[in-house]
Amino acid sequence: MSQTPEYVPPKVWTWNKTGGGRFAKTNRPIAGPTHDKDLPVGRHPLQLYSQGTPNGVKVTIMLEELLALGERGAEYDAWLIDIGEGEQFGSGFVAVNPNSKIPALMDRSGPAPIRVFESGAILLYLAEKFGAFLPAEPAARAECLSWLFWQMGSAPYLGGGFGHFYAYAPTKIEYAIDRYAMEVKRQLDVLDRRLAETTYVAGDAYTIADMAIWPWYGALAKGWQYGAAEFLAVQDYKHVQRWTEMVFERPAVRRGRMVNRTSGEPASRLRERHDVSDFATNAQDKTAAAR
Ligand SMILES: N[C@@H](CCC(=O)N[C@@H](CS)C(=O)NCC(=O)O)C(=O)O
Repeated sequence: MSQTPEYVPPKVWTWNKTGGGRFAKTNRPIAGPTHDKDLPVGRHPLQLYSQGTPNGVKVTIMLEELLALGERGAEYDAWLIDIGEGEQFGSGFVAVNPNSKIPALMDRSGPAPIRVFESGAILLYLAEKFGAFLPAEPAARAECLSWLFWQMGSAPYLGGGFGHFYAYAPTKIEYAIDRYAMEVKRQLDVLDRRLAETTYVAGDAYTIADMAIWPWYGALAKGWQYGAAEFLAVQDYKHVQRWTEMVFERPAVRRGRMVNRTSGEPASRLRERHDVSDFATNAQDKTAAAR
C-alpha cells in the first residue's frame, strides 16, 4: 500500500506563491494594500463596503431591520467588494478596514467620517447609534453581548475550520474534518439547548445576537452551508430549526440576504443597494432582462 509521505515543516515557513488553489487571489501572509483604488461614496449617511457572505449579511440585515423600524438615518449605500477578485486589498478599502475583510462601514452622518470594521463591532455601533436591538437593562444587555461575542469567537471554527476542510481543501483530511465536525456539532448543541429555553438567542427579544448568529448557524441549519446538512445531521437540532425558520420569516432578513450577493438565483441577488426600490427593480434577474 502506498503512503503519502508525511509533511515535515521546514525550520522557517516560506510563501509558496504558486499554490493557494481557489483562494490564491485572497490568501497572503502580509497585510496592506496591493493596489490603489478609491472607494465610491453615495448620497446616504452610511456607506457599506461588503459582499453577501454570512459576515456581510449580518450588517445588511441590521440596516434593513432599522429601516423597517422607521429609522431614516439608517439609509445606506451598499457597495460590492468582490473578495474573490481581491478588491479587499484596494487602498481605499484598507483605509476603512486595515484587516482587509468585509464588511466595513463608514458613517458619514457627523462632522468627520467614522470607520467601523469587524461585523460584531458594526452591529454594536449601529445598535448604540439607533438605540435598537440591544437591551438597555444590564442583565439583558450582558446576555446579548455574550452571545454576540460567542458568535465572533465560534464562527471561525465553522467557516475556517469545518467548512474549509470539509468543502474546500484540495484533499479530505480525516483528522481535520473530524476535529472541526465535533466542534461545530458541539456549537449547534450549545445553541439548541439555549433555544430550548428562550424564544431568541438573548431572551424574549430579537437582538443583534440573532443577527450575528443566524447568517452562520441558521444557514447551516437550512442546509445552505458546505453541502453538510446530512453529514452534521442539522435536522436533529430542533430548537435551532424552530428559531432558524422564525428569523427567516422576517422581511428585513429576506432583504438583507439579497444585498451584495454574488451567487444563487438571479432574483435573490442585488449587486448594490442604494434605495429601497432596488429590491423590486434592480435584482440580477431584472437587470439581466433589461440588457
Ligand atoms: N471577523 C470578521 C471576519 C470577516 C471575514 O472573514 N470576511 C471574509 C468574508 S466572510 C473576507 O472578507 N474574506 C476575504 C479575505 O480573507 O481576504 C468579521 O466578522 O467582520
